[in-house]
Amino acid sequence: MTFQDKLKQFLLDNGATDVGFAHIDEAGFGECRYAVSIVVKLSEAIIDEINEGPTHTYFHHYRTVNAFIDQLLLKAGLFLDKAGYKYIPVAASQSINDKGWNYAGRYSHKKVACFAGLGSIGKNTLFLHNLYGAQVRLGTIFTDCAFETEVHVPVSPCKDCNLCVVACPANAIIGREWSIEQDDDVYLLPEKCSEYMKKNFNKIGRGAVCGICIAVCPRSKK
Ligand code: B12
Ligand code: SF4
Ligand code: SF4
Repeated sequence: MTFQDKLKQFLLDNGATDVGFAHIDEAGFGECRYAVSIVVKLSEAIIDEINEGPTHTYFHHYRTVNAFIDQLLLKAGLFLDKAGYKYIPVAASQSINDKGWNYAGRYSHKKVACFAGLGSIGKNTLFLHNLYGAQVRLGTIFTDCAFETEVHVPVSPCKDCNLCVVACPANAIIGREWSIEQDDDVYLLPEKCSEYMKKNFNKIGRGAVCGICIAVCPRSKK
């Protein structure tokens, strides 16, 4: 068993649903040019309860899964450290407002998960896992450990489906099919999404959750 296989098995044994590897130059993590993508599946029953908006249970699940992903990333980091490698985890859910724009994290988990071949992006701009659709949360850890990686070219599966576009109460989803050739901001209006959540769901999820575009996606159903 290679070190890479051992790390993957370690993460699966510790509760990750899926694990993938990518080689990403220019990510801004110094010598740490390799990334591990970690997928954790959400509870189908909890997502099924999301109808007109988030539930208290979904908000609790969101926070518990974020904390779990952060712990898994730390465990992966310590595993790498023990073997003599460096590591930098990307927080499960942390917005960094260093350019006066509060709608980005340190690095996109979705991008890493796509590069690792674990799925693609939908019109809702969410990562659609190969098996569980949008019903997953993600984590990423960068390292200088040189993994074996392959080049993956994600293709959006949406075609004529428009369910998330119609269901979004904030009209934040533009409705264009995601394509790797058009990697910019033409898919989602993040301010609309965020402002709607803050205004309408502040009492349930402190304005941080909604999840309708996860719940309606047929890719998230068995
Ligand atoms: C800031 C943030 C928000 C902001 C802004 C979102 C935005 N700009 O997209 C707000 C508050 C609006 C928000 C809302 C939500 N969020 Co949010 N959010 C984040 C956070 C912390 C950073 C995202 C970011 O950097 N955005 C900046 C843009 C430019 O990057 P991006 O959206 O990731 O990807 C774009 C490009 O990078 C590119 N791209 C993406 N993948 C790939 C792949 C390849 C190969 C290429 C070339 C390009 C490419 O295309 C995308 C569209 O332009 C991430 C955690 C993280 N670090 O990734 C979670 C995250 C994206 N959020 C998540 C979720 C679930 C939500 C909500 C459903 C809220 C909820 N939990 O109930 C909504 C969904 C809104 C929607 N339809 O996208 C999950 C998504 C899981 C999934 N299955 O995709 C994440 C990954 C958190 C996690 N740990 O799982 N979020
Ligand atoms: S989380 Fe809610 S408001 Fe934001 S894009 Fe999805 S459906 Fe629209
Ligand atoms: S609901 Fe339909 S259009 Fe939206 S992401 Fe899912 S498959 Fe794509």
